[in-house]
Amino acid sequence: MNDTIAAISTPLGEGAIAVLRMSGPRAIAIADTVFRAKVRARELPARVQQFGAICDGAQQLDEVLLTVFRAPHSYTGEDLVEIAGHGGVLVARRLLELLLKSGARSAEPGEFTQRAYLGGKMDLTQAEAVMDLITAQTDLALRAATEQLEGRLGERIRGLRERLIELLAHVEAFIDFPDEDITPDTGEALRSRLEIIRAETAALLATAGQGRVLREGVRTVIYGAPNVGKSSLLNLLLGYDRAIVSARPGTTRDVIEEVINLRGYPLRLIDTAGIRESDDEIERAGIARTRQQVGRADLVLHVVDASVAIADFSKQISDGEKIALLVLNKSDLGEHPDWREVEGVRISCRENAGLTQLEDAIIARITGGHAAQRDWTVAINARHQACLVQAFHFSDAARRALDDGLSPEFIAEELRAALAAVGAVVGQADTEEILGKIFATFCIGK
Ligand SMILES: Nc1nc2c(ncn2[C@@H]2O[C@H](COP(=O)(O)OP(=O)(O)OP(=O)(O)O)[C@@H](O)[C@H]2O)c(=O)[nH]1
Ligand SMILES: [Mg+2]
Repeated sequence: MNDTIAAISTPLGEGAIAVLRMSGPRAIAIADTVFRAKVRARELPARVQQFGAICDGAQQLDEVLLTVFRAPHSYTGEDLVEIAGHGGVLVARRLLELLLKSGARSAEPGEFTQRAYLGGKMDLTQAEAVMDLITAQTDLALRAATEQLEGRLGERIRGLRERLIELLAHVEAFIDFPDEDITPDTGEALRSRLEIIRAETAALLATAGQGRVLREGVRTVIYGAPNVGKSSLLNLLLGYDRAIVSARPGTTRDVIEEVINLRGYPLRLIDTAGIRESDDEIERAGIARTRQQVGRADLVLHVVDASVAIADFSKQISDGEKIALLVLNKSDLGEHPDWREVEGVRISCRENAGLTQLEDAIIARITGGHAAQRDWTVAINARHQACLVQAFHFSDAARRALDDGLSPEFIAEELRAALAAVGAVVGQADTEEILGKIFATFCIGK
């Protein structure tokens, strides 16, 4: 962290402005050598924009607004300079080249945020939230990212860590000072402390599904026999005619994928080839793709034509684990008596009927029926999940050790492992190797 890094922080392309960032001990000195203005960079008050020119020797490259941030009051916690120039690809590159020539080093992807984390400006969950915020596709995803950036998840994790540390202290007091006149918790008291920790870990883990939905969208496969109205449903949900609809069975052969925003949830809709026995080579290939898609789905909308008798309804989706929602289409044609007792959502793509109920049902599936969960403040990501699964595993082992009356050393060892796993979520642990992984997904200049 002794070097000074620089990057173009705005996307490359033509725009009104391009912002370059430079962070590190020499940031202000380097700015001073290239910035010509009424006030020199090093004399500028912090966070006040100064108009001036960036010059390479006698040659002026661009007119810019330059802002100085002084450590520790900056994004990275280091001295930081932001230069807002004209938003051309070439001019921004020339400015960057000049900064590099003047002593800065080109920043790695995510390196500004990594420095913010290493400088103690944010914990790991907040650093990750920066990326979530940038990539959020719906309001809900944005809100979850904002709350994580504010540190809600970090708070919960630190609370969990403190409970673990307390518990560990009680167990270790036993080991280290067996003869002292202290009264650490034992037996039931220890067990109930451990239960609280396990419950909190489980509660955080329960948000993983929502976290994934918000970050990646729900893979929703529209599945069913040919001609039942799968492509019609896709078009209806999308709001425009994306897929070809025709009265001929076997119309859709390829997989068609589009993302919609369903009341804040990103839904990745996947229209597929209708399932049937077929001699047509192309159609068979399409059906094979349908099966693949069902295998990877988070949610399957199983569409049937409810105006005709149940034929191959028994050909249910093989994977019983999948969350499937039965959609009875063509209700405008009247329902065949076969379907009378069958539970499902009744719609008509032709008459645009039943869509609200379908959306309700989809949302209920996504949220596990807890509409109130829309108010969650925490939605963990896959990395957090992996850490917390480990933590849960170790706290389980600690509980078994306690139940089996093993010596406190064993219990303490499991608890320490749980503590390390929880700490890894926010970066309070030996996190060197996970750092690389996280920040590599960032864009340069962030
Ligand atoms: N009456 C009525 N017809 C519908 C409805 N939905 C779809 N259809 C018709 O059913 C036929 C098949 O619709 P598609 O959307 O192409 O069906 P699909 O399931 O995608 O069919 P494949 O791609 O061949 O598997 C078309 O003629 C549609 O106009 C509905 O709600 N009511
Ligand atoms: Mg189709």
